Amino acid sequence: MKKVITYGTFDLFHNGHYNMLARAKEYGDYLIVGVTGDTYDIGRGKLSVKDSLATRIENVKNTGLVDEIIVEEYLGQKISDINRFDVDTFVIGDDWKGKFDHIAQYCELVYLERTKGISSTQLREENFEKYNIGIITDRIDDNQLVKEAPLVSGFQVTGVFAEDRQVAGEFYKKYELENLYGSTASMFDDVKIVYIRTELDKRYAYIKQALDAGKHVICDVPFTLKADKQRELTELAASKNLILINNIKLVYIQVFTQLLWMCHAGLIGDIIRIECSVSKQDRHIPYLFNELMAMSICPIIKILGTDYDDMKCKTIKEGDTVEFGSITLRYGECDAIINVGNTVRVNNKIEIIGSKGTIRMGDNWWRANYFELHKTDGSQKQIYNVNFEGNGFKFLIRDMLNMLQNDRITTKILSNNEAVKMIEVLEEFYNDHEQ
Ligand code: C2G
Repeated sequence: MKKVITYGTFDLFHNGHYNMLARAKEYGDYLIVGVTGDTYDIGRGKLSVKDSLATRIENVKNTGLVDEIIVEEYLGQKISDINRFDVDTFVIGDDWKGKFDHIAQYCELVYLERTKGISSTQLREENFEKYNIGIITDRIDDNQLVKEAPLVSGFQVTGVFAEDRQVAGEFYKKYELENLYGSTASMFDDVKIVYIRTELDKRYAYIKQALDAGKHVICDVPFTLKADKQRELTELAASKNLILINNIKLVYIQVFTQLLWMCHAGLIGDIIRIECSVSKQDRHIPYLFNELMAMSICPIIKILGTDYDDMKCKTIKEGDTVEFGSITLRYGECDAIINVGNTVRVNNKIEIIGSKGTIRMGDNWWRANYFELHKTDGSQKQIYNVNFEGNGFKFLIRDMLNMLQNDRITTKILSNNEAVKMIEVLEEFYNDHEQ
């Protein structure tokens, strides 16, 4: 019996897919199809997949051409599959020509011509709503969103507004956007979503303006240093049935979800202490300190909850500037410490010490693709990782897409209550050190 194998995502199953399977089958008697798993697709940058794995498998099965279906879960799996199933021929579309030549060492390799004029990308573009995003900014040094939005199909950044016309002009040119808006009103006419990336003082007013105009909003964090204002904005968004998202990428990243699970399911025992530290890297942006503070409070709230018993703060100041800030939140027997260095250097890390193990995330933990688990039983350290390119903005956008499609305005990833609590902590920190 001659065995053939082929692979694919098979999203929005179409004729091109069918032809590929039909022709693959002609190369042998038994056809095995590897359908890509979601984690594998995310790792290779395919975030736009619409159909669930179950649907994609079902569609492949319904062709009646396939003898066995497997799930492709990791890079390099193809070789072990070829070995495991004793495959004679590997077939794939010629869009991959040259990329799989090394497979010829293991079995016969065939590239087949793709069916012209049809693709999943094209179907996604034709059949799903488009969401235009406008950016309100005051600096040009950021293209996170411009770069990552199109990775989630349906999203695109269409234009920019900045109070400083020169900044707007440079941003528009640099990122080759369609529109350079002369006012927020003209932007609001055009877009469904507004991303606010201005200095802190301006965020509150812009969020209000955008919500009043009926726009969904993503805004850098903190929105404000006053918890009652945060609450007010949240309520305004809810009353208008609009989404208001805190731009904290960490909570949308898969390894952070794994880490949370590990903490909450008791896999590292009782949590005794958490330390979350970060140093400011770019000295030229004064308001970055607040952002780092908010960003570091967030994982503590996610891990230990919003009900801490008390809070202590420490600061080192030079004139009016905070050079170093530290907050200790006590939750029963557990201390959670947040350290943020402005000019003072601290090592970037999250360390969670539990009675049965310690979790560590190192440099750049806010866009982490791995963490380490050291168990107290002396077993080998374990690394949990999920690779991805970029800084995780695409995962936030994907969650937003999910909300839009399901007519939801809140996310379970970071609740309004958690976001308000973050600002309460921050507000108390400032009250404390201003006295
Ligand atoms: N295909 C085709 N004609 C089209 C579209 C797709 O022949 N018009 C083929 C592709 O070349 C591929 C298969 O159908 O062989 C599945 O396509 P995709 O779902 O786009 O899968 P892809 O992302 O190319 O994944 O490990 C995964 C594989 O490497 C292929």
